[in-house]
Amino acid sequence: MSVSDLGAAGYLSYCATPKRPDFRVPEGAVDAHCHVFGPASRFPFAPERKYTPVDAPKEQLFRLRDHLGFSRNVIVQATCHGRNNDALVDALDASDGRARGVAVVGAGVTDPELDALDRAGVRGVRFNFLKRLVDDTPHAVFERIAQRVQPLGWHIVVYFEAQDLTTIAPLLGRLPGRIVVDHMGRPDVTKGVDGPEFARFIELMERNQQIWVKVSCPERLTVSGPPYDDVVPFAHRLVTTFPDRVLWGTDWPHPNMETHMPDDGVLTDLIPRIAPTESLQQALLVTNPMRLYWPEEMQP
Ligand code: 0GY
Repeated sequence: MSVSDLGAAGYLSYCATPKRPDFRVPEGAVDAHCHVFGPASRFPFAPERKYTPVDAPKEQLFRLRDHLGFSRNVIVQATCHGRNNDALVDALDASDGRARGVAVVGAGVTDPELDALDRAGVRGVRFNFLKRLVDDTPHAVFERIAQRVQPLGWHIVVYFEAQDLTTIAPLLGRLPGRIVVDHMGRPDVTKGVDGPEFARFIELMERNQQIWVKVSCPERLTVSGPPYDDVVPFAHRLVTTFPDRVLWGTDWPHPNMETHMPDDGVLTDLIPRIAPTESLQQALLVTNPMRLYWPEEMQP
């Protein structure tokens, strides 16, 4: 692996030469969590951002998609672009229908703006609760936005840390429609896959069938480092317990990473360890993301 560059604030840049994965993803596989950043000269970062990433333009993302063997992307708006979804929309426009998006919008978003995002391929909005990434938004504002996007059939993506689940759970209970939790709800992996903290998350998913989860981001959750042996049991537990409500994504270009930069080929090679059978892999990588992001292409 080589690290190509250092970001403006000393964050690592994405791995420029990821390995070609040994694992062959099934035909039609979707990378359901990735980002595009900039280029800043065309799509400036948000003034209120908490970090400045390196440029990670759409051309690089599509090259990575092909290199890893994926067919499609779900591009998620990250906090460094704030509520300006222009870079996301630009990437969706250039994708030939092979990318869908998850946007970030504020309380003041208009219906024509939402319609335009929908036409561009946006299928969800993201609510971010990480204090290091965003300033607080009142829960009532999130509820209002969630109601506004229901007529479009969008879902809600939520990003929070395990220690905040108790505070956020009542809101999750009130949100309409499907909810997708980023990065397994960010468990503290030192507390163990059978510990009470992860049990609370599993119970939440058992109680609320509307909640889906991304089994992504071992690089952020690991204590032991690559090849992420300490994170695999958490992802495996979720995939085998909720095979119809799991998604997988690279999280490329891995913004905000300070410890190490993952090789996206190594991340892809984790898939058979977390989804050990062909049918689990098909659900995780094809059927589930297609149901959520390209339902019009699914057989009834
Ligand atoms: C991610 C993770 C991070 C960043 C963001 O919106 C964001 O800025 O999501 C993070 O720092 O954990 O989802 O890629």
